[in-house]
Amino acid sequence: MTELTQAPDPGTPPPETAAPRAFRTDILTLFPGLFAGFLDESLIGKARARGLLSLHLHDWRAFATDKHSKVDDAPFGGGAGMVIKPDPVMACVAAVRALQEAEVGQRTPLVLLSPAGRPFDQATARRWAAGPGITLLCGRYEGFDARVEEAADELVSLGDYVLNGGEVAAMAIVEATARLRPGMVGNAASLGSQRGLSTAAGANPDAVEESHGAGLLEYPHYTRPRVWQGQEVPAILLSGDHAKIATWRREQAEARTRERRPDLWAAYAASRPPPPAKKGRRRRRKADSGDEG
Ligand code: 6GU
Repeated sequence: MTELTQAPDPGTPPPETAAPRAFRTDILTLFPGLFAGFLDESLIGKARARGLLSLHLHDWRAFATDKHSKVDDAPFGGGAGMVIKPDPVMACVAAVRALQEAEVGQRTPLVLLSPAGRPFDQATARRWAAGPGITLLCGRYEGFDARVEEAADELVSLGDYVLNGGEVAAMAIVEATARLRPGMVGNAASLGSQRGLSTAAGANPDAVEESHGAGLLEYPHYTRPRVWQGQEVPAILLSGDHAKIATWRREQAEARTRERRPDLWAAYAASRPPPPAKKGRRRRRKADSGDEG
């Protein structure tokens, strides 16, 4: 097991080689209460308790200056719905940046959550996990005044559907990103090929390079009982032949990807080296001279 450290003493930045510093996450929201269970339970709760994740909620309604704490207003040019005013939210952003400068000595990327953003993906999670943290700005109503969008470093969406606000997206992003941080996953091998997408190793140095190339869906998993309601576990998984099992899993991953995600399959196929010379990529670890026919 990896030895974990305490959160660093504020004011004494740890040397670059020190054990993992906390990943700084600031969430700006009008509904901080939505995060309660999410932040306290499971992996995220443990990561916070262990000082691997430092998470801060900011309710930017507190930065509204008028007596009704108004954070939205009617759109110029007319139309339905309300638009989030720039001043309270940007005052909150300024306050959060000041806190970050004071507490970790640098800003983290300002990410605005919007269905009009670029789709969030594993590569984005890896990029953010490699940095000091993230600042997530959760919208509500029709959207932010465009000048808030201008101030953001990135606009990110979870996918092509509309949520009532960015809070659920923020939770997804915190989870996808935080789990790639050093020290977050007990089982080192599990990171490379967890349920869903196979991915290359992330920012987590404990993560081993998984046995599949990046960009395939995961192969199917089975556990006991061997026969459940008449459905049997594929015999090959009980064979003890690890090479055959690896080949079968790879074929399953490819077949699933081809069927379910033609977009991923096309990207995967395009990124593979051209077929000629060899028949398929060598995956077996052979301590030979590397000169294979
Ligand atoms: Cl980030 N926000 C909202 N409001 N809806 C979404 C989304 C984000 N991503 C997908 N739908």
